[in-house]
Amino acid sequence: MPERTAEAKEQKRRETLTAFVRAEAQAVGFDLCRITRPDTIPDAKARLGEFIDAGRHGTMEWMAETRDRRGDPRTLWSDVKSIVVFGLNYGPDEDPRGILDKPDKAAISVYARNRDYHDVIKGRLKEIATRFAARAGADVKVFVDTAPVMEKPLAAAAGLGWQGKHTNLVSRVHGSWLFLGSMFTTADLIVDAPEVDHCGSCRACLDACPTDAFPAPYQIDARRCISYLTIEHKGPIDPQLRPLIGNRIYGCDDCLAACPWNKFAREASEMKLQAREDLKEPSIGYLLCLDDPTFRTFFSGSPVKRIGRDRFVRNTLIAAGNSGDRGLIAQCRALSADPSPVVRGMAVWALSRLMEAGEFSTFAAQRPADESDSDVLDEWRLAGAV
Ligand code: B12
Ligand code: SF4
Repeated sequence: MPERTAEAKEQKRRETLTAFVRAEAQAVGFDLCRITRPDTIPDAKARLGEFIDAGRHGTMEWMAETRDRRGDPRTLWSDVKSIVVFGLNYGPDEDPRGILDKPDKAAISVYARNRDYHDVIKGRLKEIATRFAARAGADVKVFVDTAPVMEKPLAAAAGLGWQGKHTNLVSRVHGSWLFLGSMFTTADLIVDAPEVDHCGSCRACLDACPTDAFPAPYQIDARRCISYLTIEHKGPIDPQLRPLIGNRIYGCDDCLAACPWNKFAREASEMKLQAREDLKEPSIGYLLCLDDPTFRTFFSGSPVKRIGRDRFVRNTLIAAGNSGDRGLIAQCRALSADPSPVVRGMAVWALSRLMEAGEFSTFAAQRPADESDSDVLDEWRLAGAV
C-alpha cells in the first residue's frame, strides 16, 4: 500500500530526527532534552495576563510589551511545529546558604558565579541548531531567557520537570538547579509526555523566602523577590525590604536551595559551569571599592556586569548597612559623595544603620548643602536628618 509506506517512511524520519537531536544535546553537554508541541501550554497565556495585570512584573515592562507573543509560541512563530527544550544542571557543590551567616561577605547567587549562562547555552543551542537544520532541512530558532518564550511551562509540558511552588522548574533528577533553553523548529518530531507535580504538601520554598514574595503557592510577586530587586530594579529599593535582603547582593537562591528534590539530584555533568573562586565569598569591603573600570574588569564575562557599577554598589551598600560592621563606615562615607545618586542615597541609608545616633547626627550636619536629587534627599529624610 503506497500510502502506508509513505506514512511509515515519515514516521521513521521523525524517529531518526528525534534521536538525532537528543544525541546532539548530549554531545554538547545538556543534561536534559525533551520535546513538546506549541499548543501544550493553554493556561500559560491567561496566567501570564493575571501576573501582568496585577502589576507583579514591577518595572519589567518588556514582559507587558511582549505578552501576546510570550503567552503563545504560535503567536511568536506561526510555523513552529515542535519545541525542543533543553536543561543544564548548575547545582552548586555546597549549600549556597552558608554565606548568609557571614555578614562581612557578599552573596552572589549560584548562577552568576561564573560565565554568563546565556552565552554558554546560546553557544550550545546554536551548534545543535546548525546541525539539526542541515540534517532535517527545516527552519529553526533558538531561545534562552531573554526571548518572549515561557520556558518553564514549555519545559513542564515537555516533561523535563514540573513548576514547583516557587514557580521554577523542578526535576526529579536535577532538583531545582536547572537552566532552560529551547529550539523551535518547523520539523515534526516525536513528543514526550509532560511531567506531573511532585510538590505534594511541601512548602519549604515558600517558607524560605526572606521577603515573602509568594502571594500563593505557584505564584510570585516579582516586586518582592530579591532577584528582581537586586538585578532588574533600577533606582532606590523599598526601605521596608532592605533589611530583609541581608548580604544578598546579586540574585537569591533561598527558595531553590530549600527544595527537598535537590537531595536526589544527580551529580552535575562534567561540562557544568564551575564557580569562580573569587566570586564564592567576596568581601563587602572589597566590592565597595569598585569604580567603573575595576567593576568591568572584575566582572568581565559575568552576568553581573549587566547591571552596571552603580546598581551593583547600591546592592553592596545594602549588604553593608545590614552587616553591623563599623569597619565599613569610612568606605560608606566616601560613597555618600559618589557621582551616582543611587549610590549616594544608599550610602546614607547604610551609614544611618552603621553609625551611633550621635555620630550620624554630626555626619548629617556636615552634609553638602547643594544636594538636589530628590531620591537622595528622601534618604536623608528617611534617616531622620531633615
Ligand atoms: C521574568 C523572570 C524572572 C523574574 C520573575 C520570576 C518568575 N517566577 O516569573 C525574576 C527577576 C524575579 C526572576 C528571578 C529568578 N529567576 Co528568572 N526568569 C524570568 C523569565 C525571563 C520569564 C519568566 C516568566 O515568564 N514569568 C512570568 C510568570 C507569570 O510565569 P511563570 O512563573 O511561568 O508563571 C506560572 C505560574 O505562575 C503558574 N501559575 C499561576 N497560577 C497558578 C495556579 C496554580 C494552581 C498552578 C498549578 C500554577 C499557577 O502558571 C504560570 C504559567 O506557567 C524566565 C525566562 C523565560 N523566558 O521564561 C527566567 C527564568 C524563569 N529564571 C530563572 C532563574 C534561574 C531565576 C532565579 C533562580 C535567579 C536567581 N538565582 O536569582 C530567580 C528565581 C526566583 C523565583 N522563585 O522565580 C530560570 C529558571 C529555570 C528553572 N529551573 O525554572 C529561567 C527559566 C531562565 C532560564 N532560561 O533558565 N526571574
Ligand atoms: S529568589 Fe529569594 S527572594 Fe526571590 S522568591 Fe526565591 S527566596 Fe524569595
